[in-house]
Amino acid sequence: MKITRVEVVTTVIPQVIGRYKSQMPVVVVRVRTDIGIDGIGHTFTVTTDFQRSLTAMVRELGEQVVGEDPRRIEHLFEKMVYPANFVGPGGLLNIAATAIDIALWDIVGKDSGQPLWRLLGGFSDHARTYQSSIAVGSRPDVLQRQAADLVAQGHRAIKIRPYAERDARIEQVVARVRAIREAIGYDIDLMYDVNQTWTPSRAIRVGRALEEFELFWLEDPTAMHDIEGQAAIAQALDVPICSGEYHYNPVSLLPLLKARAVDYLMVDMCRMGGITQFRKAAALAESFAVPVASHLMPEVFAHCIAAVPNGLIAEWMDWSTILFDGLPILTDGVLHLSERPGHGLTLLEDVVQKYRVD
Ligand code: SMN
Ligand code: MG
Repeated sequence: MKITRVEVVTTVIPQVIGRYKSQMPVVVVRVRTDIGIDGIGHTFTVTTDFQRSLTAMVRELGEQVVGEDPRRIEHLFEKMVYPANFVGPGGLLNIAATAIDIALWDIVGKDSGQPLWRLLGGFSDHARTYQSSIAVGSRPDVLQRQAADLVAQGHRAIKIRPYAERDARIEQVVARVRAIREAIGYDIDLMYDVNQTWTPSRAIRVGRALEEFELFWLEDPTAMHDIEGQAAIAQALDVPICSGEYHYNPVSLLPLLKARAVDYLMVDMCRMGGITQFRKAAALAESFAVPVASHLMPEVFAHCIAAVPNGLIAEWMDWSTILFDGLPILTDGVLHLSERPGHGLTLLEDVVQKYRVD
């Protein structure tokens, strides 16, 4: 089998997260082969800055794989990223490679007649999920309503992101979490994402104040490179620490794991370079008995979490889901994956055309 063409389309999808409105570029690829199997993949960034650079990078990486056997994914991953090593590694390069990597895995799935969750290990055909579209900063009553709505939609775990709370008084942080717990009770899991904005000492103080609310995890409490600081937080608090989304290479997760700075490892598969690199990150975490959680793009990455023995939970973020038919089915906080080969997604061409920008 040979790759004959890589077609690239850029869409920009409007998003509303709490009070924030944004335009999210999602770059979609269709990798065509000489036996008539097409693989679909996609990747994204969170603002339109550098959207044209991302598209260009995906196109140029696509040129590297034309004429090749799509089943030799490790070979093609190296072929894509090695020539760009000087402008990488990591960054836009990995984010662009992700779209093609996903499409290649989709081809291998379709060629073998297997859904990705089984092809990648088959530990399970479903994955727990959590919804993470609540942006804290809103009033407690607004948060309560948003959280209750998510539960009514079938979610059993929710993550809040307190963008505006870097310097908020501890009582204010506690009041918001208390309000959410009052709305959803303790049967719904609650995660709290700090996005690296606290010092270790603040993380310990606030984390202690939040202990009574039984957070499922506290995420990225401090600067990503301060591994010692994060290990100190993990030692001091009973709440599990989740971290890892800012890393671009499986090997760079090793210091976090070795220092016991994470209880749960979050893998941003777009930053890692896709499914190929996720598998290595997950295996590394497994060797430390650390469960893995996925970051964003649940329509593909739920397969990865389901497939591995240490798959904990997939983040449900419906930023790119609008483009696809065949999404995993959510019931009672669990994403159920189908028997359709590959990732099982098909593009909704009319939606793609509606948001297409190139
Ligand atoms: C996050 C980071 C980047 C884009 C969207 C969301 C956040 C998360 O850290 O974990 O959801
Ligand atoms: Mg996060």
